[in-house]
Amino acid sequence: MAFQIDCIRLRQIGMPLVHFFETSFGRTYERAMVLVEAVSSDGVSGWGEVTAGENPFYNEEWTLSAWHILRDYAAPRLLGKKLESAEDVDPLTRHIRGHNMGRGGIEAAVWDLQARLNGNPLWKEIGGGARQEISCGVSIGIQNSIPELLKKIETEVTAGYQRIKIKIKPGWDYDVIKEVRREFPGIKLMGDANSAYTLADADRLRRLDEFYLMMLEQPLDHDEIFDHAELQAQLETPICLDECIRSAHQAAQAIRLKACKIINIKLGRVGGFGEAKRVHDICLQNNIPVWCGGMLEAGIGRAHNIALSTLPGFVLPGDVSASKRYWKQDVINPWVEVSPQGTIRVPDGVGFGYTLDPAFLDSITVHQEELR
Ligand code: OSB
Ligand code: MG
Repeated sequence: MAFQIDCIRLRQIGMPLVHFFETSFGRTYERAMVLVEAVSSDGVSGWGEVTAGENPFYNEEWTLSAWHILRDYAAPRLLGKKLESAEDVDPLTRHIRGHNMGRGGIEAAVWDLQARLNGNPLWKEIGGGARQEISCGVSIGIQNSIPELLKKIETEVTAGYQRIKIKIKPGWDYDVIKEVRREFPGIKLMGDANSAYTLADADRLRRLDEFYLMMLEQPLDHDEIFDHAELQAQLETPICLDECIRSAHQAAQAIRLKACKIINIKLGRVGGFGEAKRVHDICLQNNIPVWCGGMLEAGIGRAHNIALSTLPGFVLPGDVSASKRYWKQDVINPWVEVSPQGTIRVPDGVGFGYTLDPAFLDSITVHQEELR
């Protein structure tokens, strides 16, 4: 069923994290995110959340670049257009080089809109539904001390999470993982370096093989597939690519070069559901297991990740975890909750499947703009 987008509302919200989150590229205390509301000509709204960070340190995007891209480049290409499907958003905004998270925010909103227009849950609209519960892991940032890290891991293992990811960087790697393994020899454990190493560190990274990590995520540069292939040939530990995979084409190249054995798919990083599905399909065809990454999302982004995780190839526990790990209050109801088995039940409601809390949203809105 064709539809038209008559109005796009952008809204920047601010939400303090319950606990700071530290990666190799820095510490975050408070998230600043852009929400996108796409309104059809008959007044139905779909919602998206831009996953860009506050600074261009994970990739080149940040909150305000996404705002600019959406307002001045993506929205004008979509407003007033007849769309046959949400699939049309990607080609209509492809003239924008890069900026996948900005583009992906509106793409996801239009998928949510289309799901609502068709009376479907989002997971059904995107062709998911391979599972009714998704498996959850947690991502634990760099802490001030090893005892604090061990305490955090204990809490999450007790809560039922199926695998633990810890952030690593030079100086917070071998000795830290050694302690973690001493305390927790049996857990599914992985490390995420967010591009903090180079090939010159290969010997140091090879020493991590003794900890039988489930995988080592994005050890090398954010746009460097080739060096990852050289490193993977020297490691027993499977490499999982995150930052490097921005498109299905790059996923195919990474697989061909044997640069990784696992891929983490993030909706924003690849520019939305359309490309996320194409990355997923290529991985499935090549027996590369995938899992859903996270970007410290609020409720809308979290709900979209849950829908994405119902595609068949998402066979490993993802970084999609309970709202309360991040927020004192989430923007959706109910909040995302995780069972004692470490799973999230996929919601049945139309669209992304949770209810927005408009009063709370207004209270955390920094500014908004309506485009017609
Ligand atoms: O590399 O996966 C990452 C958070 C911000 C930026 C990059 C990453 C992360 C996470 C957190 O690991 C995942 C989450 O819990 O949302
Ligand atoms: Mg990562």
